Amino acid sequence: MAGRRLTQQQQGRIQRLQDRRRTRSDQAVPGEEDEAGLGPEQAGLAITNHGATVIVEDGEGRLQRCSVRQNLGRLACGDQVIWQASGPGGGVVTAVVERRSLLTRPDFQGQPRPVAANLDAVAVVLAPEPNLSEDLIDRYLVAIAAIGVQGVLVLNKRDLLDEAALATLLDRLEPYRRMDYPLLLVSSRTAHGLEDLRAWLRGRTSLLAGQSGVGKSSLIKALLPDRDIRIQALSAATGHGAHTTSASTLYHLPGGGDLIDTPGVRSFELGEIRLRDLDRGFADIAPYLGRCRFSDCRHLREPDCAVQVAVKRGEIALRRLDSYQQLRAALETAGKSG
Ligand SMILES: Nc1nc2c(ncn2[C@@H]2O[C@H](COP(=O)(O)OP(=O)(O)OP(=O)(O)O)[C@@H](O)[C@H]2O)c(=O)[nH]1
Ligand SMILES: [Mg+2]
Ligand SMILES: [Zn+2]
Repeated sequence: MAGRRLTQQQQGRIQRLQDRRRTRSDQAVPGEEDEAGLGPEQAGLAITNHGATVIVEDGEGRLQRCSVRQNLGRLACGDQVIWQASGPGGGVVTAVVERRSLLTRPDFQGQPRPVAANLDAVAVVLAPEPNLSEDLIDRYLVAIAAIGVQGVLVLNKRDLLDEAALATLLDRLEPYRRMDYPLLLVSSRTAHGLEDLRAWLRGRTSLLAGQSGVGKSSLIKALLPDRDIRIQALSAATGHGAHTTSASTLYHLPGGGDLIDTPGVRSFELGEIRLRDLDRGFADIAPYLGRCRFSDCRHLREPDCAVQVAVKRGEIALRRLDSYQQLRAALETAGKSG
């Protein structure tokens, strides 16, 4: 890919995949006759997914409009794929390389739908407007811990905050800073803090998550002054509006690394998250669990509750414990206590 080399590991995975497919076609699998007329297998990167059509970046950095073999299910932005040309500027995705991480979001039926694959990090973008929601941050951090990637908090629209308002917000974010999540103060409007953000994003594949209107797309524009207009043109051709982001899209950062823009969410459903993920997302509470007098302690009003003691000592923020209790109750109700 342009400005982007497949790692040896990725090349190995693609090679194994191609070998496997070749063995299969040697055995003349029925129903694969329709592959006649397709070009040779090539590696590509899924840039964005508009339902039936996936935009794949080929080895030369060109964008190819591809359909997807039905047995592959839905692709995610950031998927490494094998595709075969079927005509100029387009083709068919015939295989997906094993994902090293996958973020999902429930669809309208509550089924997990892939959003982004092969992430190293998720940046939770916050802003004074729309006002930040700690509940939402907590849910994001659980989802981030569940897929095993790094998390960073990015407070955008710094230009809207005077010193007093900033101090209030920093106070609210203190529990996360104590859990060692980096916090970057930025403004896509004034470019404040963008160098630090660039440095943090360099060399990884990161996804920008956060409520609608916090400025995710604005940050991407600020980080990529020469934002790929081909992608805009392709998105426009699919009939989606330009302002609110409607499909996750991957951009290459000039300094190396990739950045995925996602549509904002109002309420972030828990999707595939289970009870064991909860403790990982609550690194401030987890060390105290299992230290209570009763092994089935609910950490409410039980005597000798290590969690409540930690709250009294100021080691756990009460709001975080409330949030933990709420999420746990929600997961138990949904029967996800696995
Ligand atoms: N004052 C100020 N406004 C900003 C800043 N960044 C973005 N905005 C404004 O915030 C609004 C929303 O910005 P977007 O970038 O579209 O937000 P988004 O997070 O991509 O929203 P969705 O795509 O709906 O999820 C726009 O009106 C931007 O001009 C900033 O740093 N300062
Ligand atoms: Mg957007
Ligand atoms: Zn307890």
